[in-house]
Amino acid sequence: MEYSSKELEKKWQEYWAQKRSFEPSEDFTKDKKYILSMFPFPSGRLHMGHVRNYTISDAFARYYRQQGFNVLHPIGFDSFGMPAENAAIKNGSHPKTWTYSNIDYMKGEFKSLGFSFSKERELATSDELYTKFEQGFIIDMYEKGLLYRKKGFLNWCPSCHTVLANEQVIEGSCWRCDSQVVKKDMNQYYFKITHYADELLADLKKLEGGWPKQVLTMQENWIGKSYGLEFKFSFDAASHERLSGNFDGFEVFTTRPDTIYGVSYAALAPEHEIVSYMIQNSLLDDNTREQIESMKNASSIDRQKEKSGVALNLSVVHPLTKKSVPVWVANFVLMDYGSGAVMAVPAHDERDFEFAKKYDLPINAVIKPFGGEADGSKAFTEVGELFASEQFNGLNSKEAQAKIIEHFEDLGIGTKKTNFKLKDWGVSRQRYWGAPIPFVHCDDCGLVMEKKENLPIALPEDIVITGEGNPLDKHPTWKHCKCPSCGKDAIRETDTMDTFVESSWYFLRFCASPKNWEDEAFSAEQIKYWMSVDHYIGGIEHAILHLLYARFFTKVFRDLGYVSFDEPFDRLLTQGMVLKDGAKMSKSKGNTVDPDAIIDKYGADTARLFILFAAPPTQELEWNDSAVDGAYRFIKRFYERSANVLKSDTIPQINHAALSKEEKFARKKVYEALVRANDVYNEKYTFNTMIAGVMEAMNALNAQSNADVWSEAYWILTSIMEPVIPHTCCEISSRCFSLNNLTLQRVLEEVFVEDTITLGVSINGKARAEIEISPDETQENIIKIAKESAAKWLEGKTIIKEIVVPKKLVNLVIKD
Ligand code: ANZ
Ligand code: ZN
Repeated sequence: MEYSSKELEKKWQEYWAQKRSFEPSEDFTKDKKYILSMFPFPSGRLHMGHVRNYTISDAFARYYRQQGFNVLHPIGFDSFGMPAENAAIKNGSHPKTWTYSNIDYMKGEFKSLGFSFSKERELATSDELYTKFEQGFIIDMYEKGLLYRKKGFLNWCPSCHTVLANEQVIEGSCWRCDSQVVKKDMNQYYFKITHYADELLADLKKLEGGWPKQVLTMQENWIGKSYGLEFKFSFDAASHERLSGNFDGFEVFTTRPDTIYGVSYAALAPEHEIVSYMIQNSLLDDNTREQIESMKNASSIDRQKEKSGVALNLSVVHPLTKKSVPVWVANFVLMDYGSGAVMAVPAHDERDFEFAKKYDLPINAVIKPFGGEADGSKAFTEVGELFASEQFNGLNSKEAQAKIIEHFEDLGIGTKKTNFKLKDWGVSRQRYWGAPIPFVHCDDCGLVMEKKENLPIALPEDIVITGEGNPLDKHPTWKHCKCPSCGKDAIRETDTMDTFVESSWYFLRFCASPKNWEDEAFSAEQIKYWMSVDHYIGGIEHAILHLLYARFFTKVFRDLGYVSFDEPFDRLLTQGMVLKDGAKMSKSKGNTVDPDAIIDKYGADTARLFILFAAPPTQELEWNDSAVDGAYRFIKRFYERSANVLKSDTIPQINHAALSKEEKFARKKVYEALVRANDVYNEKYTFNTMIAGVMEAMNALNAQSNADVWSEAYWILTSIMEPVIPHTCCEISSRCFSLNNLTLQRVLEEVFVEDTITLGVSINGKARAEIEISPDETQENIIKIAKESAAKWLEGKTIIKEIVVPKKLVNLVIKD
């Protein structure tokens, strides 16, 4: 029995493909499990992070198939996106060719790793069919008022002629060409995710227990709900006049109404409409104007670092004290939060404090520590006692918040307000390799949706990609079309969608029947049966964007009547990173290990075993060549020792009582491993302890030679290990058991009943001997046996005390 991973793995991969072993049944009376791993971007080759991700989901899928569940374990490719265009720029390939040849290669890798994915539901999001369905949903969303177009300030690279995502702006420069990024006021399409802000937050409760706490917290912070007061600062007469009566004031939002008496200035975002008005109407000198422009152009990260600002020579009136408050522009005030303007309280806010110090503005403390004084050298931001606050003096600052809001409401000068950090999702990109946004611009009708019967609006293939500008916009004919509404000449939208749109609903697309794959995005019946996803497995880096967008789409689809649940993913397992030499494996660090090379040298089962054995799935996994080698040797031994097994189609029956001590022990170890296996898939994900259990069982088996014990052990161990090393286990199982053992195994309690127990015998606390006794031996007999075992140390001594610690030891105290 020579172990040859290559031959054996290939054989089983062909067998599974031919048998369609991984296609779910359409018998919807069966219990189901939907096991999903986050689908990959087709970058060219799988990396170890992918291999880890899919090894985990594959083990789950295989385990549940063994348990008799109908399992959906699909895969696809998240195949739109910039890297395809960048490759095109770099080596002249067409994005489509590049993408689909990568997909082909990666499918081959999936196969060679033995992943049990359904073949009949495979998809790539750049498929025209996928685009067609997606564009249909976009139209639905527009009709529901959940998609809109508006002007906004975006990161713009003047040399690449495109909008950049915040992540693509590196210290103020374009990640690709290093030019200085500017802010450009341009039209962009947005999904109204804020419409669901409250529900997205509240429903995190439903995910408790199923999702990692950390992810729930990250989403909560990202949604960022806060309560406070919104009120209007009114301009004084002179300022009002200076603005030619166009503005009587501006709204501010504060979460700290308790600090209202400490306001020392008000600050506007550089993009605030009042500031824009002053610039346009030449109300500011050149120097001030330039400073404001440079604040606007700085990245949002830089704007949080070094505070800067400039006075506008305007004043507002304090709403309660009626004192005059100067108005500044400050870089740290963001236009897209609250109302883009703040009341500043340097004594109690760190940012305001820093700003006030820099520009020598007054610092008015109004809260002090209970029973003490504030030291004034920094902002006092804790809860304390109000002073210098008229009728609110002496109140606890937390309680004062509600009281002061009430006071504003009574006076009719402000309202209690809830704010969210979550912003609407800007989805348009000036890029070729994405799903076209299905709109048309008509001179007469304005923005018009395409008709659903005209979908898909597919990408033209004859394009020139240079990296400058949007190839769709430059294409000679593509954008010229007829208005779907009036039939006149019109211009197609050339923006394409953010690729996060595709990944927001792909898990629903897998719920289409392969029989109707072309006709429906998904089937209501299959959605009802398969959703929600039982186990979703993927990287923590998606904790916010993808996982939030997918939740948002689910709620939208529910409101469109397509699905009837609120949350898509019941359980989420976020796998840890794969490291080498202590650092995350990455091309730039040059510390990657190529999965193909590992498969070639050792086989897929070795890679899978190493990955699941070296660390629990949620923790970091440090690559270790000698542990990979160890995994290989274990599999080889496991395979070769199966020569000890007697062929059988049923589990051998064993008379436990008649076995030797070693045989009993081996059986016990095998069943212990089985018990551990059942723990893995519930919540513990402890593949490593399960595998360690199998290794211990192998050691115990080696100490005995009973063929029935070997056979029973392999009957069980190959079923436990099949989710981990499927090729090897199927091979053994088919040779020895005609594949009959790969189903749910029952735990036999009899093997755990101990027929003797071992006690230590010590004399004056010193260990001297060991005795084996029956678990229900009498105290008197235990002492008698103990004395016999330690006879030589007791000769001529007097025993003055006999102590029995049940199930542990006997201690005899003696005197010379
Ligand atoms: C006065 C004040 C006093 C504030 C104080 C804080 C402490 P969260 O909790 O994140 O919602 N703020 C409001 N709008 C802003 C904007 N567009 N850009 C930057 N900052 C803005 O924060 C709300 C607080 O952030 C608000 O409360 C406001 O400053 C500031 F001792 O008002 B506060
Ligand atoms: Zn028209």
